[in-house]
Amino acid sequence: MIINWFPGHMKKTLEGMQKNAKLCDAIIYVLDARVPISSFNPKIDSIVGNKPVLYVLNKADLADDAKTSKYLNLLKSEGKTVISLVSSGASAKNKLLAGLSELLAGKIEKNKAKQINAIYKIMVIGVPNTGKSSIINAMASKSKTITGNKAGVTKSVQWVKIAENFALLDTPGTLWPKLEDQEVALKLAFVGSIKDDVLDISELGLELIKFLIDRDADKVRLRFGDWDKDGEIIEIYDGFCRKRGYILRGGEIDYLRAGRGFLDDFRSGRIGKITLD
Ligand SMILES: Nc1nc2c(ncn2[C@@H]2O[C@H](COP(=O)(O)OP(=O)(O)O)[C@@H](O)[C@H]2O)c(=O)[nH]1
Ligand SMILES: [Mg+2]
Repeated sequence: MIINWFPGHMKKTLEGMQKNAKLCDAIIYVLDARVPISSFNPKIDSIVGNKPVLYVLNKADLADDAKTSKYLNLLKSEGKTVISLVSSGASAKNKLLAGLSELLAGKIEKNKAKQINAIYKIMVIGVPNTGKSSIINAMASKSKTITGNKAGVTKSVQWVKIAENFALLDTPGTLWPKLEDQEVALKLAFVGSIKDDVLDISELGLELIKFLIDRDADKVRLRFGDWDKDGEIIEIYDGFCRKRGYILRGGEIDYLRAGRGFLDDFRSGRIGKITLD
């Protein structure tokens, strides 16, 4: 299948994010731990400029733990500050604040030495569905908006105080997913970073099962049972559809319901903790 989707207003979105980034002391860049490479948008460099970035491999609860460690080490070896996260976890806020404190340690020290009580401004960005809003909610819960919009004044951005010395932009910067490479696009579709309504869900279900059998056959077997090794992929897939009861009244396979079902199985972690990159 070919995934083709060009979100409108890319230039305007980019300019908006660049403007907001200029107001910030640091950026939280949210990646999906299941696709830490594919959910990376190279445009990020032109947005953050030279602002420090805290990389967050979010949804770690859905990703393969060994691979998450591997990617954490890889990013660290490139000199990046990076944490893994489950945004709904009890320690999410503390983990993020610790990461930010580490990221800004030099600046924080300098200001302390000069007895300056600075408030560091933070912005959350990433491609769709990586958990930006969840992260903002986790950090901003029980917090207060510190600067609002003033009537008659150009609409200003809203900051929420999230700790003694940190404030957060209350709206995320949504980057568009990279689709130039079809394998990357497919992975982003599997994790839900491309809107389902521009995708052929019936076909995507088959692509998902094909991909998972290639990469993680054992987990597929555990969830859907074994299959004939010499069978064609479409026969294997049909077998899974029948086993799961994705059948229409006349006995035909309900490929749309199957696609939705298999995607939901994967996205909610029922096939296991699987990293696609
Ligand atoms: N399992 C899991 N789901 C998460 C996590 N963070 C966010 N989600 C879910 O992922 C979906 C997208 O999250 P959202 O914050 O709206 O992403 P955004 O599009 O980047 O703002 C929602 O259904 C969240 O509940 C996480 O750490 N683990
Ligand atoms: Mg959101």
